[in-house]
Amino acid sequence: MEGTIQRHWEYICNHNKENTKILGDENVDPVCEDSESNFDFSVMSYNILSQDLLEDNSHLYKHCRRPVLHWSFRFPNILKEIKHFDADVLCLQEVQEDHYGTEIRPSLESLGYHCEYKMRTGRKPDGCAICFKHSKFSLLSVNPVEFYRRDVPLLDRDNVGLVLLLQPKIPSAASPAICVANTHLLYNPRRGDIKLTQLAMLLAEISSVAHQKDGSLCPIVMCGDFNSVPGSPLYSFIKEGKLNYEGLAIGKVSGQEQSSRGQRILSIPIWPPNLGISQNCVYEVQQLPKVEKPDGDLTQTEPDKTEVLVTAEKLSSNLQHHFSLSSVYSHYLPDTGIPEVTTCHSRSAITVDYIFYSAEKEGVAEQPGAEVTLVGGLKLLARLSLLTEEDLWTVNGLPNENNSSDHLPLLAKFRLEL
Ligand code: KL2
Repeated sequence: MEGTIQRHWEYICNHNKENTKILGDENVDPVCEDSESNFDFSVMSYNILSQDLLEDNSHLYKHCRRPVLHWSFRFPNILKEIKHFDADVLCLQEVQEDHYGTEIRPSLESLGYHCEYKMRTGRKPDGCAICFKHSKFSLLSVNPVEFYRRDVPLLDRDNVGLVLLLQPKIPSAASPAICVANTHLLYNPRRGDIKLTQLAMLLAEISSVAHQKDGSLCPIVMCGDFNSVPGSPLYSFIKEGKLNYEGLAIGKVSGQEQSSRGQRILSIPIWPPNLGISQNCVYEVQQLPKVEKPDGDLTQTEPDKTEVLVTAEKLSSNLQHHFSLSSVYSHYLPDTGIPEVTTCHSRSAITVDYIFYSAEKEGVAEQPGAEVTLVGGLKLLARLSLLTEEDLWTVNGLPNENNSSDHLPLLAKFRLEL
């Protein structure tokens, strides 16, 4: 029998953004007390390890006792975990389609979740799901994203994303919608060119879904398995909102592997113009939203054919996006600097899973003339602590008796201040 390993809630006090303080277990920040003018919700991101992928890559699980690898053993554990944490939103990856239809969806529905699913393209057995509590949200829109494009030779991989627009259910108050995105980017450590393009496609979809009538963006939560490590160029691009990729080897983008000998460097631009996505990660031809005419008709305005991008920027090696995204986790233990990991098997123990969110900005003065998109903010209240590789090997790595995927679930509690 393998022992269990404890994870605890870290309550975060962020009045002072520069100095995020972690209050220990069970210490609730006094200003974080629940109040009627707030909408609090929790989000889980979890790669649940598709059974077919487990069996196709069985060399990664040689350290495991055979019985813990059976789906009939794993699924009840995963469900127990989901039920225990009781998150309001679940972003699941590696959700195998047959299991989704027969077991996963029915079980989650009986726990009060509404489930949306996007299967990978091609002959891939799995996909991404976003499930949310009926009691907390109503569904405004479902936006699947396929990263495979027949007309773009670069995009020959079957990964997908899913973007939902959710309306918080609050009695007697108006609230903005919340945009929740989930993805599982390409694994191949050598193909950073494809990973970055997949990310740009997801960001473009989020941008179009999160756009509100007044031109600002609603709050955003972007979860998933990005198959990229903290500090890598792909990760930095998400957090910084910009990346100069000039001279960068395609195998260095995700930071999963060290060697980049004999590798191509990223071409400029990375993706061809016919993808229809600018270097700012927005769709180049955006339909204007429907406007309500004085007589009450909903009429489509003329499609806006103006390119969002300035021509001069076209051939530079700079990528940008206009969200300001923070990571729920900080990826290293505060005292020792030892890395946290989100996945662990016999070949690697690294962080590749994330919950990113548009953070509430405090006291940021708008610069006159600066081109800023207002993005609705969330406050991070708490996160479930992660573990180190060493912690995980004390319970025989992943999956084990109690943790039934080769990834750990990530969990965050957010507040939308109304
Ligand atoms: O890294 V993962 O596991 O997010 O946990 O994403 C991919 C890998 C997943 C979907 O493609 O399958 C795993 N070596 C190791 N793992 C692999 C490989 C491989 N060659 N191919 C797929 N996966």
